[in-house]
Amino acid sequence: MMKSRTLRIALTVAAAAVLAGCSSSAATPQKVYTNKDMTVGFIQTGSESGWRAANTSSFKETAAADGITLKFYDSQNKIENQITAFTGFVQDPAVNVIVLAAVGTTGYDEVLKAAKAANKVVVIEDRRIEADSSLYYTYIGSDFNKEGHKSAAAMCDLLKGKATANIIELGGDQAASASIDRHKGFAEALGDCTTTKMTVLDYQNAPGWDPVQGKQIMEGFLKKYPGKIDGVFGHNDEQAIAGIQATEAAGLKAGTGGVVFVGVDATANGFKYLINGKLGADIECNPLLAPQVFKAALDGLNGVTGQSNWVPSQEGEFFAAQGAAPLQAILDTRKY
Ligand code: GYE
Repeated sequence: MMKSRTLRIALTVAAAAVLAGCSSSAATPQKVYTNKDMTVGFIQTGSESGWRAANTSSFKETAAADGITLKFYDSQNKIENQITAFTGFVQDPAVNVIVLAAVGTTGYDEVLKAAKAANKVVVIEDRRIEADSSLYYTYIGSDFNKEGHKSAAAMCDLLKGKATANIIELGGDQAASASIDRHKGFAEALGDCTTTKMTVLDYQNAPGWDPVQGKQIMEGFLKKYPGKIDGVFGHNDEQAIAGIQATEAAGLKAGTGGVVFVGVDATANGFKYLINGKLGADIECNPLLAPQVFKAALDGLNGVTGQSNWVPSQEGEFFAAQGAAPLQAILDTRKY
């Protein structure tokens, strides 16, 4: 695979050199970049969840394994920190690639334009942003809207047997495309459930995806809607688990025969709650994106064109109904 790709790039370069005119046979062949030529400025959102920790490890471990220089920046989930770091990487002559995991969806246009003017290859990873795709090389991340649809279908399945059901939605950070799109996808698919009329009773976002605030929000909903909550959709595992903990602390049952829960990410922590049956379904969101991102960045440095501006991740879903032992066997094979 590597050889044919390098060959193709070399052929492109050679053709360009030939076309560049036989005038000067001394034309310097265009550089073919390899991993060791890449210095990547990576702007991470923060460290808000198990998913995020796995995503960060994917970049640090893959860079170390592939001989890529990685300059890692933790934005503490603040957009202003991301803009400052982005500007720093644009001005850093050693950096030739910038990778952004965006806290928000807007406000990046100026730094993207500056990076383009400075010939930095920019790859957006994980979170979609609202910017013209000509301002970055490509985006690699999940279809969060589809995850919302999958969550509604899973909720419908867990609520089978109920004619009507009230649902609470525990959202992630309201600025994040992951939360915005999961919320939209869930709402779009609610009506697809033919066995239960599902209604979202209430919805609130936990700033910065903070599970402590998520638990407080759920405690508030349990007081506001006593005995009326049938299901909870958490925008990530931490929010779903916070909902489970608040529900049990209120003396209610979490899981089959009680309040049912759906989460997103399918991290090891999520699996733990699938295995104990308190989490009914967990929609996978793949954090191990570094190999794809670095490959795209290298293509960008080597002037490969025709790259699609979105490469959606491949993902599954898991259910408590699969049984503790089979789920444990799956968990034992997973990196996060
Ligand atoms: O679901 C959540 C993290 O952007 C897909 O961000 C990611 C989300 C993930 O905080 O756990």
